[in-house]
Amino acid sequence: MTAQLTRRALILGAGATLAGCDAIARNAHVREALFSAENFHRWSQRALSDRQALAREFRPDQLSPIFRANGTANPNTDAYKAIWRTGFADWRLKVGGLVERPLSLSLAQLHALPHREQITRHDCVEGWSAIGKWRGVPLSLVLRAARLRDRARYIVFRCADDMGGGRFYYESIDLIDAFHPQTILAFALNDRALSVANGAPLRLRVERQLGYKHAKYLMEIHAVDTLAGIGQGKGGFWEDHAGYDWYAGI
Ligand SMILES: Nc1nc2c(c(=O)[nH]1)N[C@H]1C(S)=C(S)[C@@H](COP(=O)(O)O)O[C@H]1N2
Ligand SMILES: [Mo]
Repeated sequence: MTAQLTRRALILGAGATLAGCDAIARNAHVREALFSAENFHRWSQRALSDRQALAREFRPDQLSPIFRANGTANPNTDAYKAIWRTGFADWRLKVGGLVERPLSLSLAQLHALPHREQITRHDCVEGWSAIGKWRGVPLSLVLRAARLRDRARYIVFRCADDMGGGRFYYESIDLIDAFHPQTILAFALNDRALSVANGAPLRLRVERQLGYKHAKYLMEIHAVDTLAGIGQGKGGFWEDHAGYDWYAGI
């Protein structure tokens, strides 16, 4: 599986890099220098390893006294209130789209999977940061269990909060971020069950990206081959409605 992923990531990385280089590559001399096996290897490896580097992790004494909430602080829909009332016992995370084995996972099932814990800094594009300790299930584990189909290129996260007019918050990431070791489905913040304000019962932590990518109130995860046709097609609620960049790497 690891070999398969590496190959998938390499194909993605190489594809993106090569596309912009067609003009240069038409010059034979440049092409020779650029695509010599040695150079190409170094070049593609560097692009990949930058994306795979870990976000900084902090010590417990560096935790922010409070982790503020931003954006939706309570979805307040009838559907959300119904699952909240049962302590999220009736909530299920649906995993579908381009997968061989669609899943429907309860909070108890997620708790039973291996966890990762990390103290990281959250950076919101609006200009505030907070250091928090997150615990959750690596997204890679869930995706491996669901078995992505070969055509899958993006993972889309559908949230419970209606941002107005039936437009629900959503986000998406590529497979490099999806399989990054610090990308987790978090159910605890600072050693407590995730509060409603911070995204209960489950939220994404994608530590190499800005705050708006960290989707709260997760309901469904979908593997897709294109972002076209989802919302306005830009890959996320704020990408669609405020022109935020889809790739918000930090
Ligand atoms: N479902 C959902 N996810 C969301 C948001 C939101 O409004 N709804 N806001 C985003 C933004 S802009 C930020 S900075 C973080 C804030 O997370 P926090 O409320 O735990 O601080 O969540 C992100 N994820
Ligand atoms: Mo944000």
